[in-house]
Amino acid sequence: MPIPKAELHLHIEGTLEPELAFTLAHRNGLTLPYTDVQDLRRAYSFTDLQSFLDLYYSLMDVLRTEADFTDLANAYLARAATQGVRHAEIFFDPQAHTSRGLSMDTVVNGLAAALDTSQDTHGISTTLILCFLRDRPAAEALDTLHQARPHLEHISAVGLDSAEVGNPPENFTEVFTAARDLGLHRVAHAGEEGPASYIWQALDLLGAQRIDHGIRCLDDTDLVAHLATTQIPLTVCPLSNVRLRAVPDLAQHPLPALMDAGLLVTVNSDDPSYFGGYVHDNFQALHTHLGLNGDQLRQLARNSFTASFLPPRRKAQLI
Ligand code: ES4
Ligand code: ZN
Repeated sequence: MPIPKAELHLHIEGTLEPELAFTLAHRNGLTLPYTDVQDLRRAYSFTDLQSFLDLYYSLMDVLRTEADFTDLANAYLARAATQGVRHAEIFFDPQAHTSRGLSMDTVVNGLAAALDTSQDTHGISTTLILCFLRDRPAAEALDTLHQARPHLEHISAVGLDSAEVGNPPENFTEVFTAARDLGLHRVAHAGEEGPASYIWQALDLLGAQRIDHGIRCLDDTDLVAHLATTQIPLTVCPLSNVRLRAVPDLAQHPLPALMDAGLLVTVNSDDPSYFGGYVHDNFQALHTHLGLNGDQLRQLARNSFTASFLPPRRKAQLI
């Protein structure tokens, strides 16, 4: 049985498996530009973050109804249970749906219907993290936060994702301040493809309490020292980094260097349908390709609960 763990970096839209994409396309009367599941899987070959995002945003057009979002989340949670996941803080990208005419209510009500039964059905506690798309205007992010206000019971944090380079965190200072004023936690993708300076901006300007990816912190020794002192967690996604060519191969992944530097490192799956594995598959890959031993893998699993937004008493039960 896989070791118990929390998943802290998981885009629900990135769990859309090809089989479900075809099912939803059929149900919604849509025709995908792929002949079958195998043909679609052949398109899962990426050269960088943008080449992945192009497919990710186009395939999610099959998500149209509340039931579609419920089915997507239920499929993920069933899969996560087999991977040892006990708690999941799940990213969603509302602007990727509202920009195609869906309402915030359709998206959140659909996801929440699955999340609300997850503890009883799968033994997984859940919460949502609303991500702003950094390649769209900051004013749209503010409007998105406003639309989410009736749903804050299901949302514990805001995040920042999509195309990183050229879209620095500083552009989103106002909306992150507004989110903080609403009592929301803050995280941000930074230092995946972008420079270490974007990690500093996420910390200093957005008040980020975790950094998603963050692997490029190793380019800046002062930043590594700061992350070690503050124990601001990194949500690292090894299989993602290899598939998007942020790292040449698993054997050269910087995760051991990050651990050796004393950082609070966690292991996560990012977009598991697209990147070749769910969260425990990432743990196994670290064992197979980087030689991490049982103690190290258990430390990473403990870190995932420590780095979560769970209340201290619940963390203590899970660690
Ligand atoms: C993402 Cl891997 C990654 N990076 C940035 N934004 C994203 N959205 C979905 N997956
Ligand atoms: Zn991500």
